Amino acid sequence: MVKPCLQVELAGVKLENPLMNASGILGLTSYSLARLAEAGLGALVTKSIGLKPRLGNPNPTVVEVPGGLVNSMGLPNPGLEAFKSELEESLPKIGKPLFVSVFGFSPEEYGEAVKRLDRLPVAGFELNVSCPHMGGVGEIGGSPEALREAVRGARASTGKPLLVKLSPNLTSFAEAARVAEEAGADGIVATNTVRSMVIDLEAERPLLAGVYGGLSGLPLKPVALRCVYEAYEAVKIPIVGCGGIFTWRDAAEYFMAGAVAIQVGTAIAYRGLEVFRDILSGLSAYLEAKGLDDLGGLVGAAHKR
Ligand code: RRO
Repeated sequence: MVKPCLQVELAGVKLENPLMNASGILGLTSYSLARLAEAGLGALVTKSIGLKPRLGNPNPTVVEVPGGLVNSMGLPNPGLEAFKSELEESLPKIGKPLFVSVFGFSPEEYGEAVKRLDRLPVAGFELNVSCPHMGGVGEIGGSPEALREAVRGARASTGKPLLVKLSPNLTSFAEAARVAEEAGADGIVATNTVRSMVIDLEAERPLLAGVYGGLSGLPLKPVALRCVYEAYEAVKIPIVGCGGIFTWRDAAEYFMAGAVAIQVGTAIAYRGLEVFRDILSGLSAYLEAKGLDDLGGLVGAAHKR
């Protein structure tokens, strides 16, 4: 039997395989983007970029918890203009579809950011409306009106694919996915991190300087998987799974829940960039063992009950 084909199409963008990095892990400098590009990914995502530079929160910004991390980075980024120069330099060397993640503190800022980046030869955009600990950014995805306005504004600013990264902290993930789809999104990323915190027992106070943070890694997986499953039943646009993917088994579960592509974040910190090639070879062997020619046979399989 010929080797299974791992190519997928995400919102009209052809990916040589379904693996992406999760926004926020690497993807902020030309150097880190180049390292990702060499690691075998099908597409790349940048750290979230806003209109103005931000230093982010003071330390400590990341703490390890069983199976994962709680981060409170606080949207550190060089600002849109500086990042544009970084991308102009690095894009010719990347040779992979790149999605720029953008955030805003108001719905209007999304349209503005996308408009200013649209002339770059990027594959598309990922709208981060779901940071769980930065007031404003998370609230946009939590309000149907604000979400609609942010997606519509971005839609009016580009003809390129728009992914919308939603929060697992919503009362109804499916409803938010529907709002994003109706407003013109081409895909849903499920999900961002879970709002959480850690207490410093000695100091008797919150450990993170930002108090609240986002939980990622293994504890996030069942939550994000549930969001993918719900979104698959709610919308027609493709879903990208993200949350606690460490192995090909995790990836296969996400495809069965309905994802067409997946993003890996925290596992890079634990397993290095080799995690991508490990997942790919595991997936390929799994498809072969099941007699499947491509991933199409897995996507949404868990819905056939
Ligand atoms: O920068 C952050 O603190 C951060 C962001 Br923008 C996000 O979307 N999710 C997260 O866990 N951390």
